This record gives sequence, structure tokens and C-alpha cells, in this order.
Amino acid sequence: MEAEHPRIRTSASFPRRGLLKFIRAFRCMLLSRTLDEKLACLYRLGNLPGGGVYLSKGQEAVSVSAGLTLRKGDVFAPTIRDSAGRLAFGETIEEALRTCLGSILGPMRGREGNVHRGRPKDGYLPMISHLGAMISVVNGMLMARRFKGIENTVGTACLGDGATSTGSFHEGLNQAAVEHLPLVTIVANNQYAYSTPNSRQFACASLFDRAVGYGITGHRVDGTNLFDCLRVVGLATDNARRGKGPQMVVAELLRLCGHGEHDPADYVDPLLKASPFGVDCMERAEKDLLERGWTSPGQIAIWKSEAADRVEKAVALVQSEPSPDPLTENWSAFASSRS
Ligand SMILES: Cc1ncc(C[n+]2csc(CCOP(=O)(O)OP(=O)(O)O)c2C)c(N)n1
Ligand SMILES: [Mg+2]
Repeated sequence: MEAEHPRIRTSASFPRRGLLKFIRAFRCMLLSRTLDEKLACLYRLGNLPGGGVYLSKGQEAVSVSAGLTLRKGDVFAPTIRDSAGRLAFGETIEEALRTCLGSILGPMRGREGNVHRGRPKDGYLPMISHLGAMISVVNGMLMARRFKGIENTVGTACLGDGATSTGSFHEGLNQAAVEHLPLVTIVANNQYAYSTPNSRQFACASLFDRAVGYGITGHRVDGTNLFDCLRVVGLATDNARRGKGPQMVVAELLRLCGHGEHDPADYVDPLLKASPFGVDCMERAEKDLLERGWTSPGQIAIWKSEAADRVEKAVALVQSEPSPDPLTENWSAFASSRS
């Protein structure tokens, strides 16, 4: 992200560092939402060669908090709803678009249509679609770092509520607990796994209760509130970095879109939409910024227009790039492994 704008006002009661982080997170969320909206348009126009598109609407606050609290050398395993976290961890909008538009210059060299993208050498893992599977992969990377004597590192695996009902989730979390790994699992409980509501997924009162069963520290956070997400995810990540073992953060929120853009999501309970879960974290963060007098509507309008401009320019650039040529390909998946 670019340098912060000088017109941000701070107050004695809120540390400037925290405020700058909030603004950085907000702008990252804005870029993510703008990119998502553009991808939805391209999908409807039939201009996405990769097929499906999966959006993050409503989940940006917890996602961006995950990406922003990590450092170089850490491991990040995002899900399909972590567009904001990916950008915060260092992905560029060009990388995302190159994957979705099939450019040979993308990180997956035109092999992948949407979310299974990353740069493993930089600790940014392309996701495995099988729910819960990424915990074991992150565990393995953390074990490798331990064997090499690398300290103060953290691995964050993002998950949905549906993923917590799989055997992989149990095995991975249990292994991390027994090995006392610096793993942070962030469960974005968006109340549905595709169309299956929480009530048909698990019988415990809250997914947060599961941390007790694994003998790890659990945290619960309102996923619609950027302040709380930055604070709670920051605390969990610090705990893991300081040797306090695996941490599980459960963020309560509502998916404000379909599972993918092909899904009208007409099964979502209207009562949930009207409940506190249904609050849009972007709108809430914007309101918070204005109500606290930290910035002006004019400044927010500039940020929005800058985000739109960046996305439009990136789309135009990537649409002009070539697709893989089968005659000259070496068929290796990652850009970095090209000989
Ligand atoms: C082991 C496994 N079972 C089923 C699927 C098919 N599937 C893909 S996404 C999805 C729903 C995921 O729900 P959740 O974990 O809550 O994430 P969300 O989409 O809500 O963010 C399902 C069932 C899968 N990918 N892996
Ligand atoms: Mg879900």
C-alpha cells in the first residue's frame, strides 16, 4: 500500500500507530472490495476464462487483520474469501488479475483460474480446495522452520466454519497443539458452508469452544468490527510468536454474497441479514473513521477513486498480456520454477 495521507487526524486518546494501521487496513479492504466488484462484472460479461469467481464481501475486516499482522518470513494460507488478507500480505492486484484472466505472467502462469494462487517461497501458500487441508501444510512449514532453527515465526491458516467439520481440521489442530506450533487458525464463521447453516454443521454453542478441546487458546471476535479484528488477531499472532502455542480466532460475521457469483444465496435467513452479523464491515469501518474525525468524506472519496483507478488500469494491462502457448510451455506450475 502507498504511504499514508497527511490529512489523517489523530487524537491523544488513540495512539497514532494504531490509527495508521486502521487506515492501512481500511484502504486494503477498499482495494479488495473494488477488485471483487470488478471481478464480478468480468464474470457476468463472460470475460473470466477461469470460470467461477468467489468473493469476500463482509469478510474483509478479519481477513485484512490476518494479512497485516504477519511479517516477512511468516506463512500465510488464505481461503477463497481472503482477497483483503492476500493484498495485506503483499499480493498485488496484478497478480490476482493475472491468475483470474489466465496471463502467462501471473504467479501460476495461466494454469489456475481464480483462488489457488500464491508464492510458496515467500510463505504465501496457494490453497488446497479440500476444506481444512491447509492446517497440516502450515504445520509442516512451521516444523521445517523449527528444524532449521528459525525463531519468531508464525503461520496463519484461514478457514471457514464448514472446514471445522472435517477430519483434516481435527488432525491438523491436534498436531499443532501437541507440537506447540506457532499456528494461528482464523475461522471466519460466515454462518453458512455453501447453503448449510451453522445449525446443521455443529452442535457446540460456539466454534470458539472447540479450542478448549484441543488445549489451545481461543479468541472470539465480532468480524464486522475492524478495530476488534485488528486487536484480537494481533493479540493471537503475538501470542503465537511469543511461544504461547497455537491460537484459534473465531470471527462471527455473515457472508454478504453467494458462495460464488453463480449462487444467488436465496437460502440466507433474512433474520440473519437484519442481525448484527449482517453489518457490512466496510461501511462500519468508514463510519468509524468519520465519526471519530480521523478523516473526511472528501479523503475517503479520493481513496475510493484511487482504488477504482488502480483496478481499471491493472485490468487493462493484464487483458493485453499473453496466455500460455502450449507449443513452448514447460508445464511447470509456478512462475518461480520456470527454467
Ligand atoms: C473436504 C471438502 N468437502 C467439500 C468441499 C466442497 N466445498 C467447497 S467450498 C464448501 C463450503 C465451505 O464452507 P466454509 O468452510 O464455511 O467456507 P465459506 O465458503 O463459507 O467461506 C464446500 C462444501 C471441499 N472443497 N472439501
Ligand atoms: Mg462458511
